[in-house]
Amino acid sequence: MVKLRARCVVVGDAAVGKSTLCQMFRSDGAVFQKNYSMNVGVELMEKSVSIKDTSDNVELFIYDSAGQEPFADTCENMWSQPSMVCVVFDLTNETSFKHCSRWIDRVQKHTDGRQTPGVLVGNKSDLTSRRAVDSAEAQAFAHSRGFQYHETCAKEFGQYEAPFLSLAQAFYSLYQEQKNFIQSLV
Ligand SMILES: Nc1nc2c(ncn2[C@@H]2O[C@H](COP(=O)(O)OP(=O)(O)OP(=O)(O)O)[C@@H](O)[C@H]2O)c(=O)[nH]1
Ligand SMILES: *[C@@H]1O[C@H](CO)[C@@H](O)[C@H](O)[C@H]1NC(C)=O
Ligand SMILES: [Mg+2]
Repeated sequence: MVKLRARCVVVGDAAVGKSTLCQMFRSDGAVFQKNYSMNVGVELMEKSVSIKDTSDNVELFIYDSAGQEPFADTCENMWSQPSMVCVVFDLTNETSFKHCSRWIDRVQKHTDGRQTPGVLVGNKSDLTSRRAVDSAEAQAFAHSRGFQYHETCAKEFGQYEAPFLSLAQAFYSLYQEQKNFIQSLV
């Protein structure tokens, strides 16, 4: 049994639902924050994910960051060597989608040019009538950056898990590749 530790930085514009998503995941759906409380710093949480068909685990250290300046700037100091990135935008707000590219670049500056697994998350998929960002467009952008794309509704049971599970899986796959590479040298 192997236990891996991964640092996952969660970024995106203010009020897109980052903290809601993180807290739903951490609490297994018990905590849906109805009122908006803005982050002014990083909130760190930890949760272990078991990898399907193995006895291995990935322990995710989730850095829920502030989207609002100047707090976002302060948060950046705590992203040393992130293993993964989760970028969140609001499906009802096109500006928040346009800014995702900048958020990804900002995180990538801290990874020494390593390719970092990531997910792009469009939240509030329950507000369909106000949707402003096309799924196909978001999907295409995600793939152009080598990211997986998820649409979630932090409100609905089950959906908030998918992005984190896919990050854990991606991290585990990287580990497997490295292990195989090292074994091929022996
Ligand atoms: N309808 C709906 N509302 C949501 C959903 N996810 C989050 N919200 C609401 O969006 C608001 C803002 O969510 P937060 O998670 O605090 O936003 P944040 O991205 O952490 O913002 P900062 O910390 O300032 O960067 C809250 O009022 C939530 O209740 C969702 O899936 N559907
Ligand atoms: C959309 O998001 C931007 C920043 O991401 C914000 O300034 C703007 O107020 C938002 N618009 C709406 C309608 O929520
Ligand atoms: Mg927050």
